[in-house]
Amino acid sequence: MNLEFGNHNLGSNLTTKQKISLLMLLGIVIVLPLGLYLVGQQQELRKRAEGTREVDLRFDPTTGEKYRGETFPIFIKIFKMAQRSIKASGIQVTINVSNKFTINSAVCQPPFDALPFIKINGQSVTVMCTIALGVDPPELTALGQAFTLLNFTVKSDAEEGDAPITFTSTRVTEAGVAGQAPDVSTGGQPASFTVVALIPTLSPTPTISASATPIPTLSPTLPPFETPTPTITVIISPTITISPIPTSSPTISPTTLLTPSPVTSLTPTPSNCPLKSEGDADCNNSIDENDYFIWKCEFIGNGKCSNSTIENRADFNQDGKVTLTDFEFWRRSFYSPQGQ
Ligand SMILES: [Ca+2]
Ligand SMILES: [Ca+2]
Repeated sequence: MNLEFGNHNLGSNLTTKQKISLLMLLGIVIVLPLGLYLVGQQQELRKRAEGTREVDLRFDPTTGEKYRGETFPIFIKIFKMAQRSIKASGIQVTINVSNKFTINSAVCQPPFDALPFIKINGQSVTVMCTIALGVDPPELTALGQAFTLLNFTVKSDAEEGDAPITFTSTRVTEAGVAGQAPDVSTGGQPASFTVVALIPTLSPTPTISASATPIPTLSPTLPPFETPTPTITVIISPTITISPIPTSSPTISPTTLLTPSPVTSLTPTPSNCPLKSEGDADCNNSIDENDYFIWKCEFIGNGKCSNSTIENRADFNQDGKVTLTDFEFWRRSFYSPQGQ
């Protein structure tokens, strides 16, 4: 083989061994940066999709055969993976459901049923289940706890075969960590079902004992199934009952300066909302139900309430978004005015 570079005949000056080494070197120079780039991308994706990986999210059941027209329930459960004690005040997941299934409903399970926020959009469901107000966030266990009950129906025209259900985003906010509401979730485990044409019947072996009565087979025509309209359903619990409201006395002691320094120009106080980071959305120096309602409508409205021109008033951790994390900031302050 002769490699020609311009007029210089390189091939004649290199041994076969040297040529192979050169080609390998070129391969490394090209492949290595590409590999590093791809690994980086993957890590970035993982970072966005999950938290500290201490609480796993799984479907129950995770597998099984489903026949056309069948309606069936699936739980979503949280499992503690870490050794340390973890309490959760809220869980938010978005799942993607095989287009062989129609999503009928999603219901938050107690005690995570204070503010059920359910959004069904085509084959995607977003579920947010927060701890009931006035209830202590439960200690999570390795045995698992159901927080959502999903209900599906296999479409009447679904093709036979695999029908996966996967998590596209997860968040489990840990309760009781001062100044934070860390996301302790993993990215969640997928479930995979198999669509079959009909209920499995006994194989037609001719000789069964005389007493065995044949199992009646289903009539071949299954009830016609409604075509799913791609509506977006948002279900919010209309009322919340809040038991004994702790009187959060705004203890703001006026700092008495002993020496009245001759102030030349009085500047306004830099922050007129000192309790913002603790959950005071309306800046009235009190953390109360009204702040919760502002958080709720801004959470649903992506930072905007229809009755206000000011946005992100409930962004208590100042990350530019109103999320489940901000709910935990408010909840913690509301139930423990001392801050913990
Ligand atoms: Ca307030
Ligand atoms: Ca925020």
